[in-house]
Amino acid sequence: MASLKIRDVRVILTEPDGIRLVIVKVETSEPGLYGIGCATFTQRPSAVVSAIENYLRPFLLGKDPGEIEDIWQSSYVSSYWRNGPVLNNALSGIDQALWDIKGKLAKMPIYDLWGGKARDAAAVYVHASGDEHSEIENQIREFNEAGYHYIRVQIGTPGYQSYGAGTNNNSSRREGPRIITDRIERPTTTDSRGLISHPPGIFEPSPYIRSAIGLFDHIRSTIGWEVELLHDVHERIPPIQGVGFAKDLERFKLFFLEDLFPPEDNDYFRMVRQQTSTPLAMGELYNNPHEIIPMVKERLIDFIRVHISQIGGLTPARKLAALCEAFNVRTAWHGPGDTSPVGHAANLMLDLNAYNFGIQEYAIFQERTKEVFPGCPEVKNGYMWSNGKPGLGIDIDEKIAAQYPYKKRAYGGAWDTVRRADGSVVRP
Ligand code: GCO
Ligand code: MG
Repeated sequence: MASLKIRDVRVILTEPDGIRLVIVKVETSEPGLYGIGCATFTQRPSAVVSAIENYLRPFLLGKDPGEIEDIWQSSYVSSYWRNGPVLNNALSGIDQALWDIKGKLAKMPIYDLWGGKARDAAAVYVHASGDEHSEIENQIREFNEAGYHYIRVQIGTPGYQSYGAGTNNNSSRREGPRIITDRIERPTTTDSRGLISHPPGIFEPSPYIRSAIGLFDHIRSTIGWEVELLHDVHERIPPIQGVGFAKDLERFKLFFLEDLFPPEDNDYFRMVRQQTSTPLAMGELYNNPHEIIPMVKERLIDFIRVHISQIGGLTPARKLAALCEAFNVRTAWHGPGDTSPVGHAANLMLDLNAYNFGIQEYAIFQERTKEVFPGCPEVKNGYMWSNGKPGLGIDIDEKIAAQYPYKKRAYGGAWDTVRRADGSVVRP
């Protein structure tokens, strides 16, 4: 084969199931040999498209796709300023596609390029949520029936906007201070400008904390202790209340408590670490190694939750997994609906290879999404399985993908604002 060259870099945008996905295809000079990668930053997709089409594509055309490390390092510094969500996602799409090509050339799945499987399949966790204890209890029982053992639970706080539990809960049982702001009098689902990606709403920490503790109390007293429970605070509460919350939850023996603090308050992990053994997970909002390394080397967290495309793809994630292994921090790569199936396949390559795998988040693939992405990793008995095919083992059907163009969104799809009762902004 004549020396292989990158012939083209294309971006494919598709929204089969209500979430805007960004996929990169790297085509080579060898007819039919290409790779795909996930560059999904669903809140800012067109910025990622521009970074790829206007900057990385002209920079990479004609290069040898086998030079993954050199392409990563040279692209990373090609903008001089670096480590941001847009540039990292753009680089991730390219990087994952190059590993896909290398696996196809070697006729083996990517994890085999790295030394093979450390386990047969990757245990996953799924999401149970709702406004009533019974609703969530039933979901857990159904998931258990289906073989899922790890379940994240989120409950709507009466009268408030809650993360991961639907939108505004208009219950009259609202506790807490009087709502004096009208800044949230804004559209919640759609308006003339398009869909609202994330509705505005009111959030108050104390009612949320009480409703979450009530939920765990209910589940442990009805379903018991066998099921592994996870919860995502989503960085919404004042740090010192977070310290108290993590201590109060200790008796419910969570598998992990996520995003107890925002990245801006990383230092609070030193305080909570001294006061509770509740396992802590953090990292989906990290883009910069400087945010991550102290958390790992001081063993301030138990699970790294990085969103692989937000740090630039498989090349940096593989190194991060190795760093975490040295400090026995386990991986729990971010895997919600706004990680494309290609991104899930990339997660899986690391999940199967890295010794220090902890758990994999899994947003159940919908039928249309599976149609667009032949080779979606299969999930059975609560585990994600590789299909053993070369590279990432997944593909994209561009014709079908084109049937699901992005829907029109207000504010370009930016998230609307969650506020306290006094109108001040809450981290979403
Ligand atoms: C999770 C996350 C997601 C994020 C979403 C942002 O743990 O799965 O917190 O739900 O909020 O990916 O776009
Ligand atoms: Mg989260």
